[in-house]
Amino acid sequence: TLTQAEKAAVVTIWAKVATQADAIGAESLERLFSSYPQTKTYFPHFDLSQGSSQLRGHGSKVMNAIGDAVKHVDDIRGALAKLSELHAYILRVDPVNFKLLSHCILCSVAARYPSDFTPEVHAAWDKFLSSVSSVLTEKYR
Ligand code: ZNH
Repeated sequence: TLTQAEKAAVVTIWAKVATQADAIGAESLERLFSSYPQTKTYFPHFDLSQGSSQLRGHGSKVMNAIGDAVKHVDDIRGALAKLSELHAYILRVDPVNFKLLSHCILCSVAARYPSDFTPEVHAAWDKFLSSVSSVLTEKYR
């Protein structure tokens, strides 16, 4: 669980990220697919070329879910319950991929807001994304 200071840091950086959430979501997916091409196998039905409308649409959905988690930082499990079932029972995304996507989201945020991305914000944002990933992978069996 995040400390009060970490929650405050997450809320602060999110206030910036939220203004460009769609672009950051799309960039995170572009980074994911180019650095870790094996992740593309989950999206055989998508046009994954840079800037495609499916990529942008999906990036937007992912960032919206992260925004929900920020708003319900004390109940991430409740906020993402439906999504957790979707990933575990229907999509069956290998949990290792959540670390890869989290890393790409972290890089996209850092690249866009370098001066806000202090070591404290980095650590808090990383821990927050880990919590989101844990929730989304906890129903696997
Ligand atoms: Zn996921 C889907 C979120 C991770 C894969 N996703 C999805 C959605 C969302 C999300 C919101 C939509 C849903 C509906 O529509 O209802 N994810 C998310 C998040 C995360 C994730 C937040 C983290 C952080 N995923 C992930 C990964 C992967 C994935 C890692 C792999 C690689 N997803 C996916 C898929 C899908 C999804 C495949 C489906 C798509 C379509 O549309 O088809």
